Amino acid sequence: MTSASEIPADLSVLARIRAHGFAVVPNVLDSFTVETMKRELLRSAKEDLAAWAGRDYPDAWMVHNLMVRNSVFARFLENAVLHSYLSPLLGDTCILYAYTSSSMPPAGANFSSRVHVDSPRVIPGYWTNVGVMVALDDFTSENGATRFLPGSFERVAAPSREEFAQSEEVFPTAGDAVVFNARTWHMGGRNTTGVARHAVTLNVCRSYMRQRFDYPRLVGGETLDHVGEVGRRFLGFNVRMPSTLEEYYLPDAERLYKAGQG
Ligand SMILES: O=C(O)CCC(=O)C(=O)O
Repeated sequence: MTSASEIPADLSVLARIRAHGFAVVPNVLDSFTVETMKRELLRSAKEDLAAWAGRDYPDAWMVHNLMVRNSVFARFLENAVLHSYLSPLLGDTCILYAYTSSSMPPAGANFSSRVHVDSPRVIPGYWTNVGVMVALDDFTSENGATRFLPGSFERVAAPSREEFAQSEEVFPTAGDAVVFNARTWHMGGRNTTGVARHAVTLNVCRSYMRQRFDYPRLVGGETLDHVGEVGRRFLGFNVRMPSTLEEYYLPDAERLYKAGQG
């Protein structure tokens, strides 16, 4: 398995992310992985729609906790390109806050199609959460390309309609990712075509923050078969809390909250 440190980030792309709050990172996934993810995503989205039919379900077409839906999503937690951008932005102890998807159905949109941010707090000069949106289809203005307002990640209040008119669409092609400060104001577009537009989305946070779900408890052994040390750390296995003194005094190698996690 390729280690995260083996692929350096493109420094000009990284600089653009830092300055504008977002940029397209090319070639994060190969085309076989894109097709596999798309197939599994579609299957999962349909399963969830059926399971929630008749109930209040605001997240239609947004599948949660992808790592337990298929091994292709679990393996992505080790992706070297992904980590080559996350480590400089959030430290190499950063953890997954959320792992979902965002599909724009044919002639439709989803819950992301409102001007929003993906993190509630602003700490000037300090990034707490990074978003990663991996395109599984080429984004176009017609199929719901996301819009981002450049440099907006330190503003607390939502931009006015006039201000958001300065936002830019992003056009990743399938397999590229948009990496962004989760405080950058953005919105999903509306798909006016007859074909769904799919994306996988991750929200990543600092190691000492809490995750949306308790991933070390949520993921089972089968998922862990597909990840190595980087993936385990990313899932939060190095920052679990002891609940007994026996766990607190475990030897270093077995510690739940490992040393040096930032
Ligand atoms: O799918 C999109 O275009 C946008 C997704 C989004 O805004 C989000 O996941 O926060």
